[in-house]
Amino acid sequence: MQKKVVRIIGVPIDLGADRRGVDMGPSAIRYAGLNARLKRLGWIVEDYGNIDVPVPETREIKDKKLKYLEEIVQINEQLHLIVAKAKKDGVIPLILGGDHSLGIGTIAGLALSEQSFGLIWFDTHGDYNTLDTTESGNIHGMPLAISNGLGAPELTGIGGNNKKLREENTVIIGAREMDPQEKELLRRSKIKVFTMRDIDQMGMKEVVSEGIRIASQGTDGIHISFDLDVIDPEEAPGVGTPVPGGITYREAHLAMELLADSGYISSMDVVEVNPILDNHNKTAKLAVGLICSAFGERIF
Ligand code: EXY
Ligand code: MN
Ligand code: MN
Ligand code: MN
Repeated sequence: MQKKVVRIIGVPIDLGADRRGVDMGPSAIRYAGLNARLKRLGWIVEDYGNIDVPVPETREIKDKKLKYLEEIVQINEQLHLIVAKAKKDGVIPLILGGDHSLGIGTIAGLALSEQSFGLIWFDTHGDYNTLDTTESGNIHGMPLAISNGLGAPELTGIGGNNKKLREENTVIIGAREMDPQEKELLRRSKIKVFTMRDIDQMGMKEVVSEGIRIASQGTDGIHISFDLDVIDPEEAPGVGTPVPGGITYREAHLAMELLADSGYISSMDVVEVNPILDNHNKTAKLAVGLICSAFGERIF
């Protein structure tokens, strides 16, 4: 960790997930005590508050294939400038979602900074659909492809019309559900995918160590994009797209602790906490615990 200053940025968006209530994620995570716990770890906590998110008057989708495209472009345009400013100010941006379409703005903002970054994407899903391959039209299934310059120009053009990712430094961990065409696209890329089967066979320690090696090679730091649906829904029920057979509570903490030990974490997204699908804010509380493990909290 370069600096002991973390800037929390809330992005209450659920448009990428077709408005299923994940816009309340930032409040649920703050309500679970994030700021106080980070301060207790010795961090200087700057809370930016939440980005203004337009609420579309209707759900009806115009002829466009991608749902709420204009609103999501507008939100990620704002977010990328706020993230770029955080990097320029030399603080650690910690972005609270909100659905995973916010990953477009975060990565576009990181790409504006002169510091290079590797990426570890903890997720059930590949989030690698494009305008041509998406079956749902939900933009939270596309942020990794968009960040790699694939897809709707309105989205790939945020922060400049170029690829924002270094494929050879990009890793997905926890994949267990992908659409056929996004799987094909990912296979053709240099992005390293560790599926749940890889975790079963290799163990989380081995997978994360390999992920850190890949993401840190020739980069100035690692961006973690953590989608809470990567965790087994028994442990994290409050997510919009739950899939059985996820990583355990302890595997998730071990991953964050190993990343903290590496000293490479330079930014983090925590997304898809959906309090209306949760019970007693369990998923948000887990998110806070994982963030604290990533930010240096130690058991002993
Ligand atoms: N692949 C499916 C789609 O594109 O709609 C499901 C995507 C879920 C995406 C969530 C954020 O991880
Ligand atoms: Mn995701
Ligand atoms: Mn997911
Ligand atoms: Mn998700």
